[in-house]
Amino acid sequence: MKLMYAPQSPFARKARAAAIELGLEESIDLVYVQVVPGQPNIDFARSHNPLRKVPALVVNERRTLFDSTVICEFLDHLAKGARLFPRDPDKRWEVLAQHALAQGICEAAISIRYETSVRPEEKRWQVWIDDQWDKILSALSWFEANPRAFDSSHLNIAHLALVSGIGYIDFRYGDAVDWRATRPLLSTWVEEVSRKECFEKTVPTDPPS
Ligand SMILES: N[C@@H](CCC(=O)N[C@@H](CS)C(=O)NCC(=O)O)C(=O)O
Repeated sequence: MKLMYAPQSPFARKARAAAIELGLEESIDLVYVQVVPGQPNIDFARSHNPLRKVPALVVNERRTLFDSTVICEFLDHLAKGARLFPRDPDKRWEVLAQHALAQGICEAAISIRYETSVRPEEKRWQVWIDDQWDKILSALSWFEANPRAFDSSHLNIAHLALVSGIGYIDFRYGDAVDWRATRPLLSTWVEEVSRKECFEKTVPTDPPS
């Protein structure tokens, strides 16, 4: 299989971390794809994902899967464990809702990045950027207030998205946003869990220039 990815993408990181956590890393080759809004990568759109977004997983000549959540569920299925996506209905809905929250953090962080680095400066909308930050901080506060969401001994899909989203914020914005000071439980958990192989091997980096 081939994973079309970009090294800075939190969504691609989620899929890569899932592959490592599930013991499938060796079956997947990583292929870098440049994806920038406003600069359509037509080859990638034609052959892999019409939306021109990474990650996309080429399973075989007939099947390419996207987006990150679908890829993770597919990998979970291949690993035959229901490890990332719990089977028990109660637990499943809980984890899926937590995942939606963490995925929203990734989406808002990427939106801010596009607004501040891709959109022409004179067209930037600060109120909208502030609103995205507010959503991110509000979602992080939810996790801080609900530590049960991350006290589990094994990783689920919500954890992968949460660490990927926070890792992206640290990578792009570093100390500019001090969310940790008022969220000690989440902060400690992220620090500890980031030492796991699946996260250490997928720390975001700049794409090749
Ligand atoms: N919902 C998608 C989001 C994927 C996504 O937005 N990826 C970004 C990179 S971080 C991308 O490919 N952006 C290119 C574009 O929007 O044109 C997923 O979970 O895979």
